[in-house]
Amino acid sequence: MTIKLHVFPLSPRGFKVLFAAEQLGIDYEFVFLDFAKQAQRAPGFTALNPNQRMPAMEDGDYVLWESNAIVQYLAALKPESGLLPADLKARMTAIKWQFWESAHWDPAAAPFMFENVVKAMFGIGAPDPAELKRGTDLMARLGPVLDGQLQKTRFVAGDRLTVGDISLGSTLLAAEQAKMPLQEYRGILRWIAELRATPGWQKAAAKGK
Ligand SMILES: N[C@@H](CCC(=O)N[C@@H](CS)C(=O)NCC(=O)O)C(=O)O
Repeated sequence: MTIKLHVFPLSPRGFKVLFAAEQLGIDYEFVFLDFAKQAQRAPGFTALNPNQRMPAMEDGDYVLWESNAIVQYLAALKPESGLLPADLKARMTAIKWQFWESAHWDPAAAPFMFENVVKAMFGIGAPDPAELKRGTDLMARLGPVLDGQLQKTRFVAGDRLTVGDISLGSTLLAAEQAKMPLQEYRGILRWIAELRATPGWQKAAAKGK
């Protein structure tokens, strides 16, 4: 049975699972979840994810939501990829960055995406300076942490691409349009350029066009 991924592909959290699936070469069905039609609130989708948020995954009768859990699930289907390393310490280092993304980095990146990209996309008002200031303050604290790692290693968990890079990199899908203050972070800029050049990123980005 083909895995179904329910995604609004212009959202970093949706893009994340497409990037993982494409990078892994997983055969999947892309189900476009149309935010413009509030498809996340439809009864059929609510039955899959009671949070009424995407992404969600179906693998036969098995349903999974939370983007980072989906990324791990997909990576576990292809252990030979190394995206979810077999070695316990290497695996936990990659997963640590996914937790950090979910708990810290995503809340810092989200205000820029919402205020500068989503509001324009759906015509729902002007950017709120207080929200952008909140994002700027959060990112000033977190940017050096991510950049510090990427000044030392090619990818977040070392010299190989892992689920940590998939999760963190996807938050920067539209970093320029979102006006995220990343210009000083040479490590982050070098790394995101490399991620954007991967076949998985390119194919996932094509889904948003
Ligand atoms: N922690 C969740 C967050 C999912 C989430 O917030 N998705 C947003 C889009 S980026 C959504 O579906 N929003 C729809 C809504 O709030 O109505 C994950 O990573 O999967």
